[in-house]
Amino acid sequence: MAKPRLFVTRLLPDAVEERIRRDYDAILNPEDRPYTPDDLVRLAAGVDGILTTSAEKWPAEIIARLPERVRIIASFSVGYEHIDLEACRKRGIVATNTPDVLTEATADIAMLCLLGAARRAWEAETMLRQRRWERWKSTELLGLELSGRVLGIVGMGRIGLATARRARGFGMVIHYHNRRRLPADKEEGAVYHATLEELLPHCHFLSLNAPGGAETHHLLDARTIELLPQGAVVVNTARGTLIDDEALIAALRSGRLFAAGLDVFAGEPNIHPGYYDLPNCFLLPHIGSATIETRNAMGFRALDNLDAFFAGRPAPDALT
Ligand code: 8YV
Repeated sequence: MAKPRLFVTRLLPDAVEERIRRDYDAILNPEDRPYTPDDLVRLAAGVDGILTTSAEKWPAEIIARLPERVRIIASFSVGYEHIDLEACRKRGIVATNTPDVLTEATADIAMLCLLGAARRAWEAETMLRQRRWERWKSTELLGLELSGRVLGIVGMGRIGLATARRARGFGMVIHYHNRRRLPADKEEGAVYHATLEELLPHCHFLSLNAPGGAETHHLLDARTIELLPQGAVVVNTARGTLIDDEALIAALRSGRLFAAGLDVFAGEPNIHPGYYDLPNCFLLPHIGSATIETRNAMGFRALDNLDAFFAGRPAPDALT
């Protein structure tokens, strides 16, 4: 039987590409060239499925332009706000994501952002590397303690829960807001707040773990930042669109917030330039899932979905 034809939008880890080459007649992207929307439509001609990442956008107008033959879009990501699911449904296209496999790696990065921001890691390392470390000083590079402080988590899904578990190990007290309250046995002692507005005044530290998309757009803006305690720390490992950059940058500049630890940004990789000059920002280039194990597992999970679909079985992570 002929192998299904697959368009793979980005370069993927070796072990993943090996499996793709074995099981699919694939159009790969060995140079890892970023594609324009027109490229995506052109390269999808004659394929049965697409393996994409969240770096490519699949709004309704692009889905409508895809050839009839395309029946599945498997994303190498847990987030799926870059795919218009309604447009997929209308066209009978199955969309899938890769949940679970990146939970632990991303929660690790949430803690790195939290610690990096609280303990001024960027300032400290930069001082050292620039050979400006003169001598030990009792008042230099003082940060914030985590122990005994409240970490507020917005979005208590898999990654939120994994972040809470890690933070508890640092002695933090967990509060959270989620669309729905978790069952008591899943809360693991975290204090629930029915609204974001109720949660924020409790948070010395705030971790954003909610999905992207219209519902969460700019949930942290000038108004909600004002509800945080003076000197709070904001961490974002979810999506940049959750934050109004202008408002966050103003609050970091004025000292209203102590620091921020950010792994995701609106408009990546062209982030708001205001961040580059802020010493109280610990910045990472969207590496939440970037471990060898996790990136392989994400690729295999996306392929498990494609394999199941092309074998006539339901895709395990079908979103549509
Ligand atoms: C990926 C992510 O690096 O899974 C997600 O939603 O944000 C990251 O793990 C990225 O989306 C690649 O597709």
